[in-house]
Amino acid sequence: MADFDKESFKKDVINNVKNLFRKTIDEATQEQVFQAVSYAVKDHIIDRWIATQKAYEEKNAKTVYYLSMEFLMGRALGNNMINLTCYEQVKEALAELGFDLNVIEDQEPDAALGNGGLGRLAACFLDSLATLNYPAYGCGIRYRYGMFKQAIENGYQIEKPDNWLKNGNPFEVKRPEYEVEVKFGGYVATECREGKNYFVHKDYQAVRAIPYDLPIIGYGNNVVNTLRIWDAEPVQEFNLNSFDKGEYQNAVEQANLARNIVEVLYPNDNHYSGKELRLKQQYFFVSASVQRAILKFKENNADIHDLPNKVTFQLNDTHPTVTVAELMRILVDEENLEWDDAWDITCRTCAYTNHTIMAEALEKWPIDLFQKLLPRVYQIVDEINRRFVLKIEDMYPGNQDKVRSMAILYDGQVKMAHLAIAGSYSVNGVAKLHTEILKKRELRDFYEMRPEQFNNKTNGITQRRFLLHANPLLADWATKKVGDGWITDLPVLEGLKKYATDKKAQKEFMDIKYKNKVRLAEYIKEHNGIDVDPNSIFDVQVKRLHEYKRQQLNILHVMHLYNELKANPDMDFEPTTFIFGAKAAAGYKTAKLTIKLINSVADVINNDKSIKGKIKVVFIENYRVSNAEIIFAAADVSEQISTASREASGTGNMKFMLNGAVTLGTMDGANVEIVEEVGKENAFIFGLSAEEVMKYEKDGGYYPMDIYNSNPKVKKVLDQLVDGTYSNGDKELFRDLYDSLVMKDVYFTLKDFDSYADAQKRVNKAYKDKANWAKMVMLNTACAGKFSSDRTIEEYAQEIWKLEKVEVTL
Ligand code: 26Q
Repeated sequence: MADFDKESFKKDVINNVKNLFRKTIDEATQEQVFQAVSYAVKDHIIDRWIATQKAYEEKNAKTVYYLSMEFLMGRALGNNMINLTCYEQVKEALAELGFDLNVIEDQEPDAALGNGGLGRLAACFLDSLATLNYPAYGCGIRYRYGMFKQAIENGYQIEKPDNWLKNGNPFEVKRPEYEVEVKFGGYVATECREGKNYFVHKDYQAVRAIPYDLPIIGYGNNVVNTLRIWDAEPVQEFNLNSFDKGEYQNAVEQANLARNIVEVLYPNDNHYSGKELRLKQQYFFVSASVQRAILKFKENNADIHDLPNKVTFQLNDTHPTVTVAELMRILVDEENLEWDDAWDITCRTCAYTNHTIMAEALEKWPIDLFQKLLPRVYQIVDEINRRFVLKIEDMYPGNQDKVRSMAILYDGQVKMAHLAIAGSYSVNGVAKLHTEILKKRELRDFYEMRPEQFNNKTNGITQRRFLLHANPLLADWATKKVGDGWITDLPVLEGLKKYATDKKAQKEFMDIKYKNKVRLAEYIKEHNGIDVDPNSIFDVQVKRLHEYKRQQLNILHVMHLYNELKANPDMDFEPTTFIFGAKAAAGYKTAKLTIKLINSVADVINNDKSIKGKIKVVFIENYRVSNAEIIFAAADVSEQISTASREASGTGNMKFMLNGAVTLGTMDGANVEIVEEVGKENAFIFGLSAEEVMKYEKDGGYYPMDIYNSNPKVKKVLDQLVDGTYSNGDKELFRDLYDSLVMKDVYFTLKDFDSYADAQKRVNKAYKDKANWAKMVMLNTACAGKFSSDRTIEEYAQEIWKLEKVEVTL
């Protein structure tokens, strides 16, 4: 970074420690130094932030508002320094002050305002938008408590509150001047003025929405975009004396509403729960974001009809879908547009991304709950639905099936996906296979009605965080081989292909992998107290715990392998460390029991001297963005083993690939495209195809009992769930897992078992051929270019948002 002066940076840090903590630098704790360094870095951000926003305003550039209930940002300091291109300079400055930058970075809590894939994708998108010079806001909620911290006690998951704001957030800026009011409850009255009917919202409860802005720094281009997260404050602090009884009650309720609404992130991943508070959260941040966006638009534009030319609201799944109705409310009630006019603008301003085909994740709100909480918005949804149903009937006269499958209001429910599709000009899936399944099955009727609305945008990840920051050794190596162009143009890594068969390069690459494995081994020793051998295969499955992701298949196979080794201790087998990391939604019983099983299996196997440490099982506690960065860099094998057709895309798969791990996976989600890029000879693919799975489902499933009865290996591991092998003799502990596998096996775990075990064998054998293994993993890194979120965002920007790049000079 050109405007970085090491000596003045050191002075800034020393001064910040004084001002913030009344201490000299040698008295300060590492955490205090973290704060001081962050403020010193913020000094370099702020002028760029102001300049960027000025440049956008001058150009009156079209802006995308990425509306998301989740932004899984992780830590900011390291990423901010990377993107300002001052990481090495700060490292040196701190070393001269006697501090280790790694230790300083470790002081920062993760901003875990998300569950998993969907939230992390939003974070990667913000990084790419800023890096590609696109005007964008992320809009979300400033949860007081983010994703819970996971502790493992006696093998069980315990959830601990994540008080991430405890010591303040040095990078955020409160913007009280931009507060807006959001209204809940009450009723709608009609008033007639000058011959026109007006809808007036009465007797409501209001909260003040207060924005906090976080800087999103583009890589080396002076761009600083904004992630705006909304806090809630009560409209009036209630004063015991100044209210009559009714007013007092209302004041208390309003204050409680403000307190509750932003209190905590719902920790459900890919699972809908129809909680009223969740709907309050959705409307709260949507209404605040849309109101603010319209106010800003009107500052620079005279005609509201220009809105679609200047603004897109991108809906991150159905969670912010109420945007469609809220925008209608503002256009009709506040801008006084006619319905058709308003609807035309709305449908050209909103766009929707679908992230899941899992039926249990579809949002459907009971009409009475929705109507009571949002009476005016509900009236609008009702009218949208009335007109939409007319359109369906017009297209398919007399076909009630179509109405049943497509209506927004049906069976006493508000179907959020249907509202999102009806009110959007674009509907996209997140990987080719996923989009095809949406078109052919899940959303077939909508596709048939308006095929041009549907498109695919295969997900991506940011190489700035997941290679440049997470894996500095490999990043430096790649830069030495092909230059640093890959940092903003990932396909440049293709230049590495020619080194894949080069003996010297192979050794360099594998030495780096080894060092990263040592780093992870040290982390595991420190956090789990388990010794693992960096020479063993690191086989890794890290992701949210969900039955469809099939951690059960993985652990059942580990149990099987252990049986084999016990029976045949001299079996030809490359030592393997099976690494798991996963949080289970707090109310998801089967998922929590699976965590207990993994830990129980780990206990038995890790303490059995007879297998000479050939298998180790490690469950990494509290998997999150910051330790993910260490884990991906150290992996040899990437477990992507979802039931085909269930994982919309996956993005962990891309992070492993980029860091030189081979995929062991099903033909699901983006795995299909990974294999397309790297070649099937450089991946280990197994299991039913999506088509086969869907055919079984159509025909009512299959009989897992047949497999149990005919496959002795499978029978043995299943029996071990209920014979006390992994539960100190307790035959009931894992009974529910046994029952659901043997009776139903909804996720085809037994069906895919043999094929998975065979793929594992192929992996183990392939690892022995050092030269070929090196070639395979190097080709994975070299072929990861497609999976940059820069590519994804260019596609969104050109094909959906129609954005133009804005240059920023200081
Ligand atoms: C819904 C209603 C009430 C409470 C919670 C929810 C909820 C919360 C989170 C529903 C779904 C989610 C998260 C979904 C998710 O992360 N989907 C993943 O999105 C990734 C990015 O596109 C894909 O790569 C994954 O395949 C997909 O599972």
